[in-house]
Order: sequence, then C-alpha cells, then structure tokens
Amino acid sequence: MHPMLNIAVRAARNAGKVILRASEDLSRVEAQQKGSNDFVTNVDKDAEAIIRETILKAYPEHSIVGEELGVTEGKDADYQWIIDPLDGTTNFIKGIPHYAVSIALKVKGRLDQAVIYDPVRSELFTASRGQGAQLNSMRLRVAKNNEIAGTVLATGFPFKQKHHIDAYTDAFKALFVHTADIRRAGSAALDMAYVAAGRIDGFFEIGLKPWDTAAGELLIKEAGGMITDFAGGTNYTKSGNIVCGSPKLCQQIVKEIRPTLTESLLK
Ligand code: 2AM
Ligand code: CA
Repeated sequence: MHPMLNIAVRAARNAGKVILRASEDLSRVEAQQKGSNDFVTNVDKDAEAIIRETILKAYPEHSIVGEELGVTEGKDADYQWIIDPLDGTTNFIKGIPHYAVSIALKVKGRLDQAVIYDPVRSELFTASRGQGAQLNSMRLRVAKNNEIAGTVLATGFPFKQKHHIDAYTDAFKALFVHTADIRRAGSAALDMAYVAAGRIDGFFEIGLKPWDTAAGELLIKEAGGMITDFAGGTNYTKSGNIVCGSPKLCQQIVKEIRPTLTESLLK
C-alpha cells in the first residue's frame, strides 16, 4: 500500500472510532445549525481534529482542507488533503447507521489517494491513482449497465438549496421512469463508494462540496467509471452537480436530464 494511503486509512479508522463511540450515546451529541438545514456536531469536529493530527504527524508540511475546520496552508502546497470527517451527519444525528469518513489526497492538483470508511459495517474503500480501487482489499469494478433500463441509481435531495427542487424533481422524473428504482440513503460519499463497488449503477446529486466527492471520484475512476456534471462536462468540481457510473451510463443519464434543466444547473 502507498505510504500516504496507509496514513489516510489510519486517519479514517481513528475518526471512525470517535464516531462509533459517540453513536452509542446520541443524547450527549451537541448539534448546531451552521447553515440552512446544515448541521454540525462536536463529533464532526472531533473526528476532523483526529484526522488532521494523524496526517500532520506523518506529513507536517502538507496542506489540508476540511469541511468543519477549514483550510490549513502547509509549507508544501503540492500535497493537499481533502477531508469530510463525517459524511451523512443528518443520519448520524438521527441514529441511522449509514455514514462515512471521506479522505482524499491531491498531489499537484490531481487526485492521488482516496479512502471512504464506513465504521458501522467496517467497510474500507480505498484507491490509489493508477492502482485500481478496493473494498477491504478486494478489487472493485463499476457495474456494466450501459442503459438506464434495469438500473438502480442513488441520489440525494437538494436539502440545503430547496429552490432547486423543481429542476431536481424534473430530472428525477426523467430518470426514474426508466430505472428499476432509485435509492436516497443520505451519504454522498457512500453512494459514490457503492457506485465504485457496482452495488449501485449510477448516482446524481446537485450542489455537492469538494469534500463530499473527492475520494469518491478517485474510487469511481479507478473502478473504471466516470464522473461528469449535468451537461456531460467537467465543471462538477466547481458546481458540485454530479453524475457518475459507467461511462456509457453517464452519457445516458445526461441525455435524459439535460432537456429538463435550466441553464444554471447545466454545468
Ligand atoms: P454532509 O453529511 O457531510 O453534510 C446527502 O444528500 C449527502 O449530500 C450528504 O453526504 C451530505 O453531506 C451531502 N451534501 C452536502 N451539501 C449538500 C447540498 N448542498 N445539497 C445536497 N446534499 C449535500
Ligand atoms: Ca460532513
């Protein structure tokens, strides 16, 4: 295993311990609202702190961007870690056991290492650039479905940007009629890990943040899949509007949703 992936795994497991321990007594978890329908708990912050500590102990000069604790510019700007300490915070607060730790490393702006760790199921999804993607060391491939017919897709609702609900439901409807079914489980990182694993054929969501998707993107690409924005382009890192799955399925999804969307979402 690449030494930096090894550190990412150690960091994710440390965060997983913090999260699982806290999940045993949710009455002691303090949730605060940081934005519209957007919650953060002391557990998100503690988990991010231990991830940062683990990374910086091994690589004191690296830079870090985390969802809860912000940007730390290290001396070495070529190495940037992107952390979501707890993806699926709403599930966590409600006691729904479906959430994950997501850690990615970019080297000179390019995704290089990725970990998504589900502490509840002890599932560790990992990828290194050019080395494929694994689940607990077993090689992963995206599902081969080229058509939307017969697929099970995953999605997330635009709960923080409810003004997108009409555009979202139009896109949903255009896809839903063709799929076998659609899941909405509440953790974008796990949705993307499941796409890499072929458990879910494809995934789409509006307005995600870089820490929600960075690790998932490398996992999916290393598992033979693709990620695009809603117009089939590469603006998803900025817009957070994401479609992923096998390359052909992505094309089909874009073809269906494109006509339903307003200009502002077509990127
Ligand atoms: P979080 O739990 O880290 O906040 C739910 O749809 C999933 O999407 C979660 O992984 C949630 O991450 C993430 N998410 C973050 N911002 C979002 C947004 N603006 N709209 C929809 N989902 C968002
Ligand atoms: Ca989070």
